[in-house]
Amino acid sequence: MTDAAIRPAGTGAAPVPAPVHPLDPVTAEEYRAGRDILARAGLLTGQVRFAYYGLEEPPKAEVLAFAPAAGSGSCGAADGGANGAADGGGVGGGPVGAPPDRRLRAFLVNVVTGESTDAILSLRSQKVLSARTLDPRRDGHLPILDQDFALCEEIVHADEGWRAAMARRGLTDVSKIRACPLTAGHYDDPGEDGRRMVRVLAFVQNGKSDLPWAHPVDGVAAYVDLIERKVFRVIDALDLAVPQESGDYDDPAVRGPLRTGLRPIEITQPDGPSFTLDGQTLGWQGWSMRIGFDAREGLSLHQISLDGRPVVYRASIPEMVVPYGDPSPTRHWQNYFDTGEYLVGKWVNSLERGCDCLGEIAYLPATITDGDGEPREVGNAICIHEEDFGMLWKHTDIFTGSVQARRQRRLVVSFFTTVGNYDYGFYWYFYLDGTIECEIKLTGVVFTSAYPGPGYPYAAEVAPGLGAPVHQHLFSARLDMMVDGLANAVEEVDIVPGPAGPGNPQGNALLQRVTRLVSESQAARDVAPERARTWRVVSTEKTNRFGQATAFTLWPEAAPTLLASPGSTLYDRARFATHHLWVTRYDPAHRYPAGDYVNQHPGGAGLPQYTAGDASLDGEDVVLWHTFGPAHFPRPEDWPVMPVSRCGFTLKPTGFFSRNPTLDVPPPGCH
Ligand SMILES: [Cu+2]
Repeated sequence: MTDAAIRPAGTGAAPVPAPVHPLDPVTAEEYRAGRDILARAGLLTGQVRFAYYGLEEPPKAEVLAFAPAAGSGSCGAADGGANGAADGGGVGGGPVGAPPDRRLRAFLVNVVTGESTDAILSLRSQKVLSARTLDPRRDGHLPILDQDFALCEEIVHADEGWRAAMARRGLTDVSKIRACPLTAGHYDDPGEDGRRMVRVLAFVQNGKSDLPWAHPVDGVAAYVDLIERKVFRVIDALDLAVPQESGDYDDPAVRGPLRTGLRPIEITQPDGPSFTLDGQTLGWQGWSMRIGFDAREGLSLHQISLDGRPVVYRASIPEMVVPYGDPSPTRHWQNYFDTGEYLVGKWVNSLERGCDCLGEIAYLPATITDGDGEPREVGNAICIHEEDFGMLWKHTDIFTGSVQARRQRRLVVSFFTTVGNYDYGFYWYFYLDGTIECEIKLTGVVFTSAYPGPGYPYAAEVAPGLGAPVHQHLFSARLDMMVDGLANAVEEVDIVPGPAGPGNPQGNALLQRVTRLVSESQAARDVAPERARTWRVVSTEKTNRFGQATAFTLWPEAAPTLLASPGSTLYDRARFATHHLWVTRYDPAHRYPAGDYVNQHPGGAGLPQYTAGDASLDGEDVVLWHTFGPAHFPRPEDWPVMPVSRCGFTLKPTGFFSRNPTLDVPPPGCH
């Protein structure tokens, strides 16, 4: 990314230069120009803060008209002969149409009046195109602001009722108490209607390096109005001792001496990596894609193609929710939508070579903005590298004596974010055999409580008197598919026993049962590991040499969907997580599975609304929404910092090629 000259804010009205590609990340100059446009429209008067600021991507048709999907085929071997689809031509080439308008979206919160506005502006026409004022009772609220963290601590520290609750526990030095602003959810409790609020739990920090999560002050919660800047309710329900054991994993007295015997592992690529990175365009072994980054979603991948053939138009993880399962009176409301309420991209880590990432690394920065809409570049935000991944294929033939083996590799595109106590790594892998994998790495510190005593079913004891409540992590992947073009359909594929009878006398018959999911209501589906259930996205236009539709198959993991009770407000707010699969017909407005405004939303937004029209899906431009992630009953080994736990899914070519596409991979040592 180049540093363009930045105009002083508030001057001039000439449009800033647009980036080369309509999906390129917003530049610092564009963010500032957009802020000027909002200011001129009177939307930044008074104490207005940006809760979100990012690119309003052009609709797919406009992007494809300007810059058709799929790569130029400049990287990797061209598809050859029997490997390829019989007629699976790509759509390549450079810009062909007029560039779409460059638009930005800003979520604005007036922190004095509480008024919340969703504004879209055009950098080309220098105008605000729309500015919608939210009705908090119907729409919920905009995400948590950066300033809310410090503000909440100030507010609770100054509140007499909260101080009294702390004093009853012998905690009179409030400077040692950390306040954690937790999103409130939506409950019909008196006094909460329409308020922009958070619920605050407290943790003791005995000195700068002391890990506060080790010392929860459980049994007390402060409900804070962020606009009135006051505590409006203190729940002081349970008398539970504050756990005392240190969780400071940096402290040698806690950690113990460092182990020895680990000799260096060096990753070397003497001729450099095999990928190419040109601006935001990444190419490797036939793969081509564009890299995007957004303060809300984090990493997004665009126009993913293989051997010049489109596969996925856009892939991202646009929501996740972490519902906690402890019904305690001061924590029953704990369920965080880390993406829609806190914005996972905003908390992106700056990665360190040799520490976070090994080998020949290419980094891309991410430009995000603060509460004033002022851009800030985070260096080393997106990590791109190549990894050896063990065996690709191998065979020793008993008849021919042929002994062959090939090494698998993958291209890795990733970022890490820290949202409160947890850290999440979002990894996308691209393999030599056409497989795409998404893996989330979950680490950091589990959320803690006071452990009430033996037999307590809703938490694990992870240190003396310290509990870690059971919870789920439910991610939603949005996979805007484009398998060999826009005309796609989705099929559910089960492996089932064949019917007993004359054709199956010994009962060994197995067969594939394929069900075309022809409408949105039919396509809300769940995993069935006992049937090896997968979902495949087929082209309704292209076929392989067997005359079968070219396809990519989604391989899910087996984990439960949302376990909260139907009828609960969480169930309504996280409806996307009640199924493993949803399929929608592409609509540029359908981007977030729990809706555009998640914070304190009453429920029913997102996928339930998107699918209410029950659009037909056969031969259409389809989007898969896949829910995945673990149910986590913490282990003692997860404390005080949790070894990485993984979850994810895989997309595999299925008849996309007409045979193993990696026969041309050279044997080891023969590159
Ligand atoms: Cu967890």
